[in-house]
Amino acid sequence: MRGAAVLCFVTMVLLVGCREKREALENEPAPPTTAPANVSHGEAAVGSPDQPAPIDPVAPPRSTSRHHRLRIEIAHKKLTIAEGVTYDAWTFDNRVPGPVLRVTEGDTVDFTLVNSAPMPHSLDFHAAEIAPNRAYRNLMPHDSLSYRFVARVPGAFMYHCGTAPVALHIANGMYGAIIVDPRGGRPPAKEFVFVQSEFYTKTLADSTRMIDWDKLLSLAPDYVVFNGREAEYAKHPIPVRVGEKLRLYVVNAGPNRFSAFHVVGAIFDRVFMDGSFAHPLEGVQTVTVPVGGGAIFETHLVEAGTYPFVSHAFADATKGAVGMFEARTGNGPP
Ligand SMILES: [Cu+2]
Repeated sequence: MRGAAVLCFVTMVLLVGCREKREALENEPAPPTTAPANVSHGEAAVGSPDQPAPIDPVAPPRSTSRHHRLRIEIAHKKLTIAEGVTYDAWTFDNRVPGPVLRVTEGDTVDFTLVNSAPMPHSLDFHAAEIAPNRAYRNLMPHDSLSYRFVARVPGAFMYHCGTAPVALHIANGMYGAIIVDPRGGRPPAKEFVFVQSEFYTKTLADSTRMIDWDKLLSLAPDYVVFNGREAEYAKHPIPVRVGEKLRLYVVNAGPNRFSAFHVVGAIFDRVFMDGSFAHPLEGVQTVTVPVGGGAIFETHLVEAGTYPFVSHAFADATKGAVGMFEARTGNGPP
């Protein structure tokens, strides 16, 4: 009789355990079984190339000036990072990424940083050679700082806030790209700038999002994006011409995820790591852009069609690191 009671108890415990396990499994998110778009690598819904993206990916033109007076203002601002998702961002010039800056090898840059935010920030130019304790020091609210540097080395460089913890300031949006052209220029091409980065979010009472520090330290972003918005250039494919030379300045702001940059349906004719002319890669498919680094990619698209560009670390593409080129034939504007 006692044996039967024990057996009954053990069976009940097992049944309850199984039910709890099944309920836990049912609550886990399942992988999606339908694709957001019916195109190759359709990681996000694809819009019309005739509707320009809110964040223009076209590189600014080269400047002929040898002397640049650049000014950036720091401010905190709520920005859209995905459809219907507003993020409490820390910004350079009220945007994420900050403005694309462009100078030429050997140019003098007189730079002024203004802090209009309610807390200390700073700015570190990877294109400059300068003492960080002088130029990249923390700037108190309502203070400003000016310094001069010579852009000695050509390339695609990152700039970012260097105030600790740096991961927090970068994850909140404080980064951008500065292009330093070689003195003789590069061959003519259609040029674009893509800054890859991540957002780690939690939802506030007013349904805006702010940083989730645990997710950041766990390297588990909600969004991985080009130019500050999830799948921006899938929703707004970038029109180009079949056969024209494309030059892509890719900077990876992170703060954590390496980029495995790849254009589906194309091979890179040449890749300049950070923009360096030493040992360019030729005929390569996917190139790592490290966090805090950049690369200049040259390629061309051989026939009309939709060509995705992604971080080939595909969890990141699913989280928004995907865009599309729409290649068209003909002589008019693409
Ligand atoms: Cu900062």
